[in-house]
Amino acid sequence: MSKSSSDKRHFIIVAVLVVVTTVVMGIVLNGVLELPVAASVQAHTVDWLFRVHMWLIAFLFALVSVFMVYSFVVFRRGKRQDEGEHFEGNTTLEILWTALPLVAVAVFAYIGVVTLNTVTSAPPDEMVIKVEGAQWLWNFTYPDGTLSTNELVVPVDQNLTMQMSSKDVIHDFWVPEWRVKEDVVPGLTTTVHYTTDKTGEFDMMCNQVCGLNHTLMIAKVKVVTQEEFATWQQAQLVKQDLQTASR
Ligand SMILES: [Cu+2]
Repeated sequence: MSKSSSDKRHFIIVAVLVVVTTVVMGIVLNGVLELPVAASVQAHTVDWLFRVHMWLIAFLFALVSVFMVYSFVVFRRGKRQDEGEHFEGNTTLEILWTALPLVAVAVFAYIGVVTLNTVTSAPPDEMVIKVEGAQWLWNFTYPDGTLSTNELVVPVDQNLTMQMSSKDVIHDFWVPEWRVKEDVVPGLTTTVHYTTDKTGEFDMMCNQVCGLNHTLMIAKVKVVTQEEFATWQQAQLVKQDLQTASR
């Protein structure tokens, strides 16, 4: 076999192995790294980007490991006494391995910025809920004055904006099923947006170590239907009125 045709054969085999290894690693990585249920529109966008990254990681792993292992096995010295061809520098290769990663990084930076912009931009007709973090509980105030402590009840298919402030130290608003999280900083008003798309009960936990009982700073999140939300809000308002009257 001529040298150039045997080189070509090696490259074809390596290319096929890279594709196969990428597919296997991609499936394994995406299967092993199971994410919590996605319960907001933003969560699906975040998960999509996460999966795309896993596939890129699988490809880079395959590219490096297949070339390395193939070279170890196929080009090992063994009984052969001949030495490999010696050459210095290869301008085409150098241009390629500089330009391709540069393009890949630029493309991923672009996708990252677009995704970040999508999940952090304010949705239209949102319900603005004021959130106050304090050592070690969460207070929620709804647009109509409904108050709630450690329980966030919201309707499904609703755009939400959390307007957050802190009474004392830095806390962090995090519902894993909604993915996006944001710090709650004393002296600042920070915001985070969600569009709920699944009913259910989730935990909202402080994600910034904020003192002795940080791990207990958990609020219940209930995503309910519009009707259930209206009923809850009514009951909550009646309870509030009774409390004010009894004072
Ligand atoms: Cu906290």
